Amino acid sequence: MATLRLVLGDQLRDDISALQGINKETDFVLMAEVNAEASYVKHHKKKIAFLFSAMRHFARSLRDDGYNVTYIDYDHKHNKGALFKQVQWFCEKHAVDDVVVTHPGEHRLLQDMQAWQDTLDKPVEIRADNRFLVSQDFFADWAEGKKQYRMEFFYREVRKKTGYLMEAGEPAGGKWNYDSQNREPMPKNHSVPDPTTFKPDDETQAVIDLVAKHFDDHFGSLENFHFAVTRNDALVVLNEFIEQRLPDFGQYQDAMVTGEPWMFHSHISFYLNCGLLRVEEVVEQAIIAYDSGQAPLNSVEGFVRQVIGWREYIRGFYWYFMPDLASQNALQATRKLPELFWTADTDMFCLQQCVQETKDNAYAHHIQRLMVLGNFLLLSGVDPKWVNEWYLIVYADAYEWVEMPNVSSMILYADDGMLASKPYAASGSYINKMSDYCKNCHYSVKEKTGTQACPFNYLYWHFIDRHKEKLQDNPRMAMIYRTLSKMDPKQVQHMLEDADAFLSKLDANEKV
Ligand code: FAD
Ligand code: DLZ
Ligand code: SF4
Repeated sequence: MATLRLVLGDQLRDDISALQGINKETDFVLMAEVNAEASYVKHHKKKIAFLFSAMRHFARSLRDDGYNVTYIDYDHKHNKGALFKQVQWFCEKHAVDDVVVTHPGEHRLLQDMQAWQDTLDKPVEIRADNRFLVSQDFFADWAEGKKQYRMEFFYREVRKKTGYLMEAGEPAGGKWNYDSQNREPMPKNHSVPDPTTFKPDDETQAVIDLVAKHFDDHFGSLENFHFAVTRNDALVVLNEFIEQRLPDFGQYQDAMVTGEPWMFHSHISFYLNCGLLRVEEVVEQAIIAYDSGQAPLNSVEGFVRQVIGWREYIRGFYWYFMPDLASQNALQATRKLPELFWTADTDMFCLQQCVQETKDNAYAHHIQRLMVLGNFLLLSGVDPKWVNEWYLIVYADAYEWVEMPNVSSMILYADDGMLASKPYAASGSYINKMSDYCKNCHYSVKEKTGTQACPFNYLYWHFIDRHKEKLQDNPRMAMIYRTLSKMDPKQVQHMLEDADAFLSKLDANEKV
């Protein structure tokens, strides 16, 4: 009896469910760098280089542990270009009785895998994905019967279930959430530690060359590749975060600074999402830092909330609402994606910074993704289809299970409020408060109308005005609509005209 165990590029851990119970003598492990996965959207070059290199290093570590691994690299003469074809090829060459895979992170691939059994004419077992703390059923049980699905309440259930940051059944420090202490802008001259970086080894360099050759037309830069590609190096990233950044993480979680893409964030999403790091070890290290007095509770709780709250919730949300989530567009947004999202060619300094850093690093931190890039796409009414595609392409941590709820539900309100109690819409003043971007900008954040006015200002009121019918009865929007009704109608008219003119320029692909 021989089982073929397929390991995908984002399942790089030796306890992944597909490998559990393996017989090293008789079973096969298959991993493959395939064009279908690398180009179903034109992923950032660094994302492909990162995953291919991490896959190669992981395959080597499995071989060192005595597993019988077949690794099909991109230029392999038997590379079949797609996961199923590779599995089929393998089954034709070897005496395979059945196939075992771990549930993939994207709905399109799950659907594909569900059809493999019939075509292969042998059993294909799709095992639950054990890269998360709680199961899809845990989310479904929690969500059942609810009309609104707020992360905060889900998070409390996960805290209770796991006991993380719980003291005698109560939340540590007496409160579930310390977010009110986590909204500070960065003071001048407060220095940010350098991110943890690694020089590419020969294998990584070979992959970088391969990506440069085969994926030249993909978005993003391959320069200064410095990601960890092994579990050991990913653990170094985690340890240095805990020591150097976690104490300030909470306070400056929402802050943005020119030329500082990495801030006090952890930079572990790449590794958590491809399996090199495990949720439990990440959370437990942060809690040890709190227990030993190395990091304050607002930082540790804030970080733990991101990992066991947001990340687990987003994953549960995706599978609970797919496939409907993919086509939702509650605000009926139809605009195409502005070209500046590919080029960074804009006079809007905040956007220029965030797009350029995304191009350079395949990374932007949460507030850049949410309140600069996402906010602009929401206010401009860009079609969720194009926004989802962009976010899936550009970040090295992006897989649809995590990208789509963040995009469709969190930034675009496309799900009509199932995730967020109101749209995350903001004018330039929010960006001005949380960053130093505005002082370097061609536009003036203080002005609301006219050629020098910050586009976020008039786009914000255009958004509020055009969605009045849908949003005015939302209690959390009541104050905004009261403010709108009290504003000078002439000024409102002027802002709406400026916004229309701006959006026409955007559509005509003129520089804004
Ligand atoms: P930190 O700020 O240090 O946070 C710690 C960890 O918490 C992250 O590594 C991540 O695993 C988790 N986390 C925090 N917020 C979220 C969230 N909203 N959803 C899920 N996990 C979260 N994250 C991805 O991993 N992949 C994506 O494709 C992705 N797309 C996003 C798109 C948009 C529009 C927005 C607003 C957010 C998106 N996020 C995504 C969430 C978040 O921005 C990133 O997880 C974070 O920026 C990664 O950097 P970090 O590891 O330094 O995170
Ligand atoms: C993202 C990605 C890329 C770029 N390449 C591969 C690959 O060549 N082989 C592979 O097994 N997986 C790859 N992946 C990750 C898959 O796309 C991922 O497993 C699915 O999107 C489900 O999350
Ligand atoms: Fe961005 Fe407006 Fe500030 Fe310029 S003025 S950086 S466009 S928020």
